[in-house]
Amino acid sequence: MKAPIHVAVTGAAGQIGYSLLFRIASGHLLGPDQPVVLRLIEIEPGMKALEGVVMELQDCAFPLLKGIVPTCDLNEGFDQASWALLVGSVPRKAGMERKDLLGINGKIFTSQGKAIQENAASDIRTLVVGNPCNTNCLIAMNNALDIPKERWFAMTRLDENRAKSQLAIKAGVDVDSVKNLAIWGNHSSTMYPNYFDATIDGNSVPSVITDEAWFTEDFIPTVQQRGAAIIKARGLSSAASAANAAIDTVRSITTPTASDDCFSVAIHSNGEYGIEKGLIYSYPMKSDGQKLSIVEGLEINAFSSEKIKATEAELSEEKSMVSDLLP
Ligand code: NAX
Repeated sequence: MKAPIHVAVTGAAGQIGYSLLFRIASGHLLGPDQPVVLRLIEIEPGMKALEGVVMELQDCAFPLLKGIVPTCDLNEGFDQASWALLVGSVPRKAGMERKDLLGINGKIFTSQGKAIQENAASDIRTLVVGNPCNTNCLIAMNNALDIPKERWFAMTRLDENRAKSQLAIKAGVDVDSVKNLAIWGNHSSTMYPNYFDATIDGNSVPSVITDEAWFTEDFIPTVQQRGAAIIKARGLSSAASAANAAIDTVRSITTPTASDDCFSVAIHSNGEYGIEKGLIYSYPMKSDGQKLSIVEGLEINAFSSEKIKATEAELSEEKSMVSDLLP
């Protein structure tokens, strides 16, 4: 029997948490033979609901679940964690400016970054889901500079999964026929699903879907506005699909990527493809199971270049809005 891996999840009593925790405990995150301890972090008002979630986790009798630590203490929450999934954050309310939201959440991610650095296991890796996730990740990372920068991630996988499904539906193929679809940039309405490098059954997407107007008038806006469409239909933001994307992200980071594929996650940019160094920017990525690398040598056409720059500009602006939180 392997030693348990401690996984910390913030916002554990929230919507995404409710879909995510049960899949972690049943082995979907780290594998069917890997025991886990769940360290569930909430703020004080969420602790009562978290009690109920803990009861339900116990009632599943998951063989892999070796312990549950519900807490609102960050030091206890991140203690021994090898993975930190930062899901909790304050949602944008009516009348709130983006700058206000960045400031409120920024303070949360400052203290979480520090607590991760002080308490987590030496192999800690962190995935930020709570929005604005790229900039929240930037803040946490910069408040934990003893942890290597390549261990920080922000989630754009839900956007990738949405984009792949849209392409599969349009082409009338199974979704696993679609490969190499990467999201570039910010997890926001400026993110860019680069369909030029994607393939359907090994053929380039624009050679399979020849309706050019569909990409700009339908595909890109649908992917960019999908979150809003779900809120409109469901009255609540996407949760199960977001939890699924978090699982997919960790699996893709920790298992080798197929030679004909890549995946999307936002990472610390070292200036690749001319993007401002230091931003948390989503790129096409590959993993060898241990280390990640950005897919190199892609030809970026003028259309893609404009989109890639626009989402970079937004991230750069977000960074300047939180400069007081970056030591
Ligand atoms: P909920 O409001 O259902 O749950 C959030 C939970 O976080 C609450 O239980 C709250 O008490 C807790 N919380 C708030 N501040 C906290 C803190 N400082 N420490 C610990 N817990 C804290 O939101 P939910 O639907 O679960 O969404 C969570 C976050 O994911 C939101 O920021 C949301 O915008 C973001 N999303 C990100 C996505 C992505 O692709 N990156 C997609 C889905 C989702 O929109």
